[in-house]
This record gives sequence, C-alpha cells and structure tokens, in this order.
Amino acid sequence: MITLALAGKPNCGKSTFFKAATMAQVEIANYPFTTIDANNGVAYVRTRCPCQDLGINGCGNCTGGVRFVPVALIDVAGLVPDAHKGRGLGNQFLDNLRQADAIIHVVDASGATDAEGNPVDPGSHDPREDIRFLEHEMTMWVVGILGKHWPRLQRQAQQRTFDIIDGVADVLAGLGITYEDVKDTADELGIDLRRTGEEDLEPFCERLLQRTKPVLFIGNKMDTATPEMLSGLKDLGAVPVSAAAELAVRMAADGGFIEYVPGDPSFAIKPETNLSAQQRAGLEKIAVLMAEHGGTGVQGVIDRAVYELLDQIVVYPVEDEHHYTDKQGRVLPDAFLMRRGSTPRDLAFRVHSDIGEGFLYAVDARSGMRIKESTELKDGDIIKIVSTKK
Ligand SMILES: Nc1nc2c(ncn2[C@@H]2O[C@H](COP(=O)(O)OP(=O)(O)O)[C@@H](O)[C@H]2O)c(=O)[nH]1
Ligand SMILES: [Mg+2]
Repeated sequence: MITLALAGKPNCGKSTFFKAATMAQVEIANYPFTTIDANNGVAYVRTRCPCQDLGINGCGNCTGGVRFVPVALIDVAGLVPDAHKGRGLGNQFLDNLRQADAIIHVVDASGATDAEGNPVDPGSHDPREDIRFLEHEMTMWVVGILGKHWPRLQRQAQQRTFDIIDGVADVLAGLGITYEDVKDTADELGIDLRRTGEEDLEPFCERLLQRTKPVLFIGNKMDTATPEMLSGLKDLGAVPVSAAAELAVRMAADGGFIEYVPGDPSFAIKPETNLSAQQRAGLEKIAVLMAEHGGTGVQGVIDRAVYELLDQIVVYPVEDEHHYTDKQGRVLPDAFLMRRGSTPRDLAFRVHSDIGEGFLYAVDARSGMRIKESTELKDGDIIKIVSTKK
C-alpha cells in the first residue's frame, strides 16, 4: 500500500490531521481498518468511480460516484531543530521516514507555534521559516548516516572492483533508496562519489531525498491564520488546510447531523436534527471557512500527494469484462493505485504473482478491445486479464 507520513514540529496539528483523515464513515469506506494504532492508520484518496460512465446505478463500492481508495497514513513523532544531532525522537522519526513514499509536511500557518514547537501567541512566529527546516533536518540525518560510512567507502573505492554507488545504496537501503536512485542523483548533479569529500555530501543527500521522499507542504490552522500569512505560505507552495475543521465535520457526519463526503466543498445540515445552538453555530462557522477555501483542504492534500507527488492512477481489474464484475458478481470490486506508466502485465502481477507469470493478454473492458501487454494503463481503466493461471 502507498504510505504517506505526516511530519512537522510539535503542535502544528499532525495528530488532528491524522484523526480527521483516518476517520471514515462506514458508508464511504468499505475497508475494515481505519486507525490501526495511535500513529498508523488508513486514509483514502478520492476518485470518480467508473460506474458513473457505465450507467450502473449504485455499484456498491462508491457514494454517488465518489470512490475512496485506501492508503496508509503515519503520524510521525514531532521533529525539533537539530533532531539530526540526536535531539527529540531521532530514531523513531527515521523509522517512520523509511516506510514513507511521500511526506506531508505540516506547518502551523497561524504562527502560533515557535521554532521548537511550543505554543505561542498567534502571529508571533513566521511559519515560512519552518518550510526549509524539515528538509534540512532530513538531509543532515542522511549526511550523518553516510558520513559514518564515508571513510570506509572511500577506502574501498580505491579498489577497481568496488562500485561506490552500490556501497552508498547499501548503506541507505533501509530508507528505501535504491542503486538507481543513487546513480541517477549523482549523474544529475554531475558528481563522482569516489572523489567527493565527506564535507560535500550535503547537496547530494538533499537531492537524493527530494527524489525518493517527495514533500507536500501544508499550512494548517488556516481558520486562525491571517490572510497575509496564508498568502505568504501559498507563495512558497504550501496548501492551506484546517485539520480541526475537517475533524469537526467528519464527527458531525458520523453522528448523523450532516451529510458530508470528504473532499466536498460544503456539507448539508440534515433537517430535523437536534443540534444545540452552539453546535449549529460551530458548524456554520466551518461552512463559511469551507466556502472561502473550497473545502477544508484535508482530502485535497491526500489526493495531491498520491496523484501529483507519487504520480499514481487508479485501475480496476475485473473478471467479467461485459458486466465489470468479479467471479462473485460484485461490480468493480477492486481499485488499485499504480504508478503512471504501468502496463497490463504490471497489473496482472499486482493481482497475483501467478496471474502475472501466466499473463497472456488483457482486454480493455470499456472498449472491449484486446490491449498489448506494453500498453500504458490510463487512470480509470477497467481491465480484464487473461492468464494461463487462475
Ligand atoms: N485553530 C486550529 N487549531 C488546530 C488545527 N489543527 C490542530 N489544531 C490545534 O493545535 C494543537 C496541536 O494539535 P495536534 O494535532 O496535537 O498537533 P501535533 O503535535 O502536531 O500532533 C491542538 O490544540 C489542536 O486542537 C486547525 O486546523 N485549526
Ligand atoms: Mg501529535
């Protein structure tokens, strides 16, 4: 499963974002686990269910055409400045980072959290200062790991048979970094690692991380941030969000007070519902915020991380290409996230390694045409795999 990690200073709202994003109303997510433990949960990317184009009324796996596909979400321990020197929860952070395909860096846009993560008066800390901080800590961490091995790697590199790219990839394998990642990064920067001093590792590690752990910045607490602070963050590429607002609307939906589909720009208070005047006023305030920003931003962040940073598409494997069902007659039973560029053969292996090994051909269920094994799959494709193995 794709794994996203929430990182940032203490008190910027990571846990609130985590609670909101992993809280699924039963009817929207037919997936058994949401929160696995306090820090590991399942969130969902939103997509348009293909049943809409096929004229199928109620496929059973979506809410009025909105479909949710699970991804893993990790609430990472809060990071403090100089964490790479051992301050705070260094090892825990690194372990979480190892598992992440992409990182959502949460910044407190209201400026109510100082550089160390302590609560301060709103507006007294400039959140733009926090943007570079995570990248710097992560880079220095990797520099530290690599630095420990550097004298040995440099010595071994004197031998003709030793490939330093291999040596570096070996040291960083625990971070999910591959030989290709190391090679491409060195090539891109035009550096020869055999002739790179320990003191010059920083740009290499920075670029390597940008490639292997892409980061999406979010300016949380937009509800209490000034417009100047928000626009300053937006200029740096941060997405405005209110995790607290999303949590409140998901809880209200869970309690049956409102109709809300995560990612929608608005919600509807159900008639005849017994909300207190205070609850109603709270929801109305959130409605105004959502109208202003096109929603709370939480769902959009998950979607952008998966579709833009990780370049994923959603593909639907079926057994029966005429009825779009599996063997049990369930319509569009599975939705798989796959990297753009994946082929029907890749999909076959995702379904099962046996099916992949016995791959014969695939059928595009929408057109009814056979497609080549090397065809690039498109977002929303419905594919029947024909294999010698069942
Ligand atoms: N106004 C506002 N406060 C928020 C928002 N998200 C979180 N908070 C508050 O910020 C504080 C820290 O939140 P928490 O999620 O525990 O932060 P963490 O340390 O990063 O996990 C809590 O008091 C939250 O209620 C938000 O969107 N708006
Ligand atoms: Mg927390």
